[in-house]
Amino acid sequence: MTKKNVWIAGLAMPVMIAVLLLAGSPRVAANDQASAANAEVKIDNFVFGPQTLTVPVGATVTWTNKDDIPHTSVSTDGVFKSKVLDTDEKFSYTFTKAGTYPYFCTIHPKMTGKVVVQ
Ligand SMILES: [Cu+2]
Repeated sequence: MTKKNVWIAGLAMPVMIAVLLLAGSPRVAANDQASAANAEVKIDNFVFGPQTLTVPVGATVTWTNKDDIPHTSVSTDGVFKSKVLDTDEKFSYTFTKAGTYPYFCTIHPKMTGKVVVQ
């Protein structure tokens, strides 16, 4: 490591700690390890994983297509609708109301999942 890098690391550390403390405190206050403000669904091998995802109200869920085949994530009740996702493309939706949100892939309707917002 050069002297300059050491200096930058020394400066960055307190800043990072401060950022972590600021960002982390609301989640610690919520004290709910089962749910996070943001959650991910991976689409892999024609499966939404996890198939049932439970999140708190206000959470943003991001679907990522890990298949080399296009998929979609479309709410059965018309609440959200992704475009066709190619490999590694993402779709995000923020759930502002509690409820159960079933969804499926319009290209492969047997692919289903659901998001439970509570
Ligand atoms: Cu599909």
